[in-house]
Amino acid sequence: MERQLFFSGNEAIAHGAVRAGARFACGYPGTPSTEIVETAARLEGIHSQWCVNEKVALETAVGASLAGVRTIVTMKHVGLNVAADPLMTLSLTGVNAGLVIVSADDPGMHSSQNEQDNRAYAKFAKIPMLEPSDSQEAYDFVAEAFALSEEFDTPVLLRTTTRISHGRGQVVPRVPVEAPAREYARDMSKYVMVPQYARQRNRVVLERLEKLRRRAEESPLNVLEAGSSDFGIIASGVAYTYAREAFPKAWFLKLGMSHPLPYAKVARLYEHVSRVAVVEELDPFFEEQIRALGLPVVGKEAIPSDGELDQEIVFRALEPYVLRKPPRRRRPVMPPAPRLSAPPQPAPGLPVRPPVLCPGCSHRSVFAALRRRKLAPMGDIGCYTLGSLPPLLALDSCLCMGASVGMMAGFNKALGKKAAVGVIGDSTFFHSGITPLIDAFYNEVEGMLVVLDNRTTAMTGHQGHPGTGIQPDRAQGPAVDIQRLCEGIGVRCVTVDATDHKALDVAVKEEAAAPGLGVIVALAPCVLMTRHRAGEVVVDDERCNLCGLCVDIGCPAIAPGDGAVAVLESCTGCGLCVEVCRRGALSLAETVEC
Ligand SMILES: Cc1ncc(C[n+]2csc(CCOP(=O)(O)OP(=O)(O)O)c2C)c(N)n1
Repeated sequence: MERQLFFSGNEAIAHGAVRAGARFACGYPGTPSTEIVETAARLEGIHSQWCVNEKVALETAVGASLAGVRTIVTMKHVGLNVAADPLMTLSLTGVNAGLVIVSADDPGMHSSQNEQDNRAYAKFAKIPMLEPSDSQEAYDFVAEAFALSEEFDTPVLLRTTTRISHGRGQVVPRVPVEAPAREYARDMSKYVMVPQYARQRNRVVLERLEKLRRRAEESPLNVLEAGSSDFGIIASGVAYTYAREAFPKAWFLKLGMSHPLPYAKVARLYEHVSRVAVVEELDPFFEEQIRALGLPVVGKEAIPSDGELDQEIVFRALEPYVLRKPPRRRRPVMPPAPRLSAPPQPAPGLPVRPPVLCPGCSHRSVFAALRRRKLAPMGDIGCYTLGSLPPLLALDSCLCMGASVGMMAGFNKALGKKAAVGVIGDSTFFHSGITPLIDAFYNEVEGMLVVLDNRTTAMTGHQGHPGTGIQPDRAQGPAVDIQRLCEGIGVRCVTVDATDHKALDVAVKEEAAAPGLGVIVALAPCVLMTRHRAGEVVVDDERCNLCGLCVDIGCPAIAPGDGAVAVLESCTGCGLCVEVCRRGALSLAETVEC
């Protein structure tokens, strides 16, 4: 006899994840999602951890996925609001190993502050969504979600509701899926979402959505179930189960892969019946899309828009419509295939001027020090994101503010070693770098974080932040000391003068070799605030052989010239080019104020 188990939906998802080859599970607790991570923690072969919040959980999951292991991350519906910043850009970067995000919604607010319908997030982020309608599907759909994630290079939303998460049902276990770990390959145009790459990825996302729609048309998860009456129902999740019981003779379009909507399958239902209703809890998610096809449908005029449904509510709501005279128009007007804008072209005759770090920017010396270590630098958002562009190519990722820390943590946890380093600015550290640092400490991450402390929020125009205490009127307020803050958490921390390139190099080398978690604060005020010229770089034309080492640091104040490099007026004399020159062709002359 077939072995059968009796699982809640949450238990089924955890078992389904292990069966699907997931090796990493994380999340932040919240009813009705909590038991997924708790169950995974009791299972063999999967690492499970609580994260400090849902944003950090998602960023940690992204790090683990990049490191090459299938990863599941769980949260309740309101948690996805907290994780929305990484989610929206993760849609653009896509994944390495499969990444499944579970959103457990709570219609009726059994234990929540609102009952938002998170199906909207699948549409908002342009990612596929699966909705199981019982424990068996909760178990089975996880493997489908991982397969879709890897095939279409996208995170997949697995959306449940309280009744699916907490209801119990029989589950037939399936043969485990082989999911070998995937190699990590750095790919800035995919993982560093600066505008020039993000614009390209956006087009990939729009094309991916149409491919996913075609998949939804063919998917066995979207089933047209024949009935014996002239009445059809479109439903997903637990609403399908209620409607099935209420109207056993109706035709059904059961949507297991519920975003993007398979328009042609919807139209096919209309070929068999003359009246169609949508049964869905909360928002008119399918209904609005079906109405946009020009198809008549019974929806929220009958079915309540708030709270949970049940068989009784569905039956009473739809009974008057079952025998009602059918509306006339039944042919869909299919939306035209979406058009993409023409890829941006540089204006003819104008030189291409990619954005660069300023001459003398202290962030450059950090990148020079990091380049010498074989660590994948997980980046963040600020001026320093420019370090990802040629010639520095010094950052592997840029997802959203604060993501560097969680991604570094997930990457290193998944590989069990210090394989990645986090790189974050001071303003970004205060914005959303502290919570993932607390998380990394709590989860005993082997890792390093470098805080590029230029004493300002440079990228947006030199605003103050809690580390500087500077107020909008430039008045001095109280300031938080980053090193003391880190030490207060329990994390080892040193502050290094970022203009002292040797000291910085030594600090990075020592921290890379040290066990556990450490922070280096690379401190040097933004060069645009100080406008101080430390010295003058002099070129010895005889010694310079134009090897390009100094040009490779990406400083716009030094360029190949006629027979030797040329130093431009914008040079601040920071001396980094002098240090990288192996032939002694560059030297610093005495300090002058400018
Ligand atoms: C959620 C969010 N809020 C605001 C921004 C705009 N923004 C981009 S980077 C940044 C801060 C950069 O400051 P810092 O980390 O100190 O780096 P710096 O530019 O000084 O090198 C801000 C506010 C954003 N990208 N995302």
